[in-house]
Amino acid sequence: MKVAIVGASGAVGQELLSILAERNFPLDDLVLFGSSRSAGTKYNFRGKEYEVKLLQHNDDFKDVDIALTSAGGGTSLEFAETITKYGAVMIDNSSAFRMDEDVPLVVPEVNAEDALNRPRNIIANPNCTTIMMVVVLKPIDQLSHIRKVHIASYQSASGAGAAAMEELKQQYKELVEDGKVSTINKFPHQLAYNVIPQIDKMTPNDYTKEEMKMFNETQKIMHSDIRTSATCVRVSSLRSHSESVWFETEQPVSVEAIREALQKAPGVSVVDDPQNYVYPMPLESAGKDDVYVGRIRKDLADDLGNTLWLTGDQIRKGAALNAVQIAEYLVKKGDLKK
Ligand code: 11C
Repeated sequence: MKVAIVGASGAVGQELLSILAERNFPLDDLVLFGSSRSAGTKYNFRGKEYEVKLLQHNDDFKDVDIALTSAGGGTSLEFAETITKYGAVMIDNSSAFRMDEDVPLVVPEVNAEDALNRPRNIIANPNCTTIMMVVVLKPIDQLSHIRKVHIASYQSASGAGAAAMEELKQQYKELVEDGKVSTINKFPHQLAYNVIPQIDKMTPNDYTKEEMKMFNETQKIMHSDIRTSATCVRVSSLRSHSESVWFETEQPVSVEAIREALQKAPGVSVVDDPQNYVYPMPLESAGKDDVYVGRIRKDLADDLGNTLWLTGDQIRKGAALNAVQIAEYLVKKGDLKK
């Protein structure tokens, strides 16, 4: 089994390396790819050094079984054919192919079997905020169909990549040392001491692309007519996204039934004792695998509604871990190189 990581030096690429090692993924050989900026960089994996190769249009993917790609949508679009030409499965973290009809969009806890039907040998990894929400909504949808969801997200700097995390640290340093921020490159405004109610570009309906991803990707992953209306907000946490979620089911569902379903759900941990100040927070979910849920309660404005709060590590379950779980599912099913 030969695995390739494309975008090995990025935040997600680095997390992919850690997760493959931690989970003892059954690979015999590993090959790392990157841009001219990262080519030549060496990384250690299970005690062996691997040098990042320049991603090029050649036969480098001939022996590759699984390619985990996280180098941006432009690179994925440009290199998909080169990567899959000899039968490698491309598990792509970008948004380039997510809504293509012949590309499955997979969260293993929700729709793992979709990964087996991949006419182009590409499987898309969903948007991080969407992944964490559907892991939690799926067990509730099994109690009663969820018709609509309102969500406000609190997304950390990590969603904008490793350089953005460094920029947030730099902004706080500048505030302490100079009393003002002079480094603003990765965010449209100063993030330190601030929140920014825009993630990704605006679309013509005045929702952002991130918010429309939540609408469209949730329907595709859950095979549902569920409607998601989101306001996605960048906050100054460093790593791990949070979401306030209000959802309406077809039939009334009790808080107790929801709690029980979530306690049994794969990939979910319930942390819910607010009277004692116990609820999930991004500082605690950072670096962990599960999506953490708390503040489960009735929606005071909707008789068929309930509401909850969740946090999850955007680089892990929101990206790298989800991709590795898809790869593990393919290995389990023996459904790899075509
Ligand atoms: C963010 N959710 O927090 C974005 C990053 O669709 O893969 C991931 C964008 C995506 O900025």
